[in-house]
Amino acid sequence: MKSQALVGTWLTLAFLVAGIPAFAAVNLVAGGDFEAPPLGSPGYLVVPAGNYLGPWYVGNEPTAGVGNNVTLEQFPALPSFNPWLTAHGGVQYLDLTGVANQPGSYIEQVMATTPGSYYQLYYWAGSANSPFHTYPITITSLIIDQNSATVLATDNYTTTAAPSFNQVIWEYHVLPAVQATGPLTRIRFLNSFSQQDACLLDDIGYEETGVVSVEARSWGSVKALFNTH
Ligand SMILES: [Ca+2]
Repeated sequence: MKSQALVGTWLTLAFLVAGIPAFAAVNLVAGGDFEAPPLGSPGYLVVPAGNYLGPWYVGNEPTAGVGNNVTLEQFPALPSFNPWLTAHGGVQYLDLTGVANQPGSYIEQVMATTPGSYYQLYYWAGSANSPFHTYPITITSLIIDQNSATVLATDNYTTTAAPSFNQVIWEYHVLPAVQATGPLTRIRFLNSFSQQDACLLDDIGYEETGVVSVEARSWGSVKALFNTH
């Protein structure tokens, strides 16, 4: 049994040294695929600020005008309007500018995190080209300690794709790892830019990562693992 334990130890160390997480990453974001509620026809749902879209709270920054909103969309279900506009995953996505097209609209949710552990936020951003969509788009994302309200990270991502007329191109973006400082962490996606007619989001994730925490671990902790076997 001891030899099996040693093998297990070496495997663990191999994972640690290689920087590969020795655990399966779990996406902490609920409803990041925007497939609920299923829309079908008519293909879009306007959610005014001050309401919830499933686990997401829809907000409006004070500097923005009243009446802001976001829209859940499935335009292929509405063939008379943008049938080419497909989601990155599944059939639905979120337009952060809604139908108000004013800066200040946002979505956010709070997740349980382990203080000291590292996490990475990632998502897909869709830029489209049509009379109703301008590109590139810029998405502001924030990672916030829920209890202290400390902003742990602010990221502005601008898409680089050049979609043809009546085309959408989805691009992947991942933020640098952020160390959780409390048991609850809030993520927010904000439309900061007044010139945007659309700001499309899909497949959002927030996952603990072992890669950075390996670098943060002291060599002493690795030697201590050796010395116990
Ligand atoms: Ca989706």
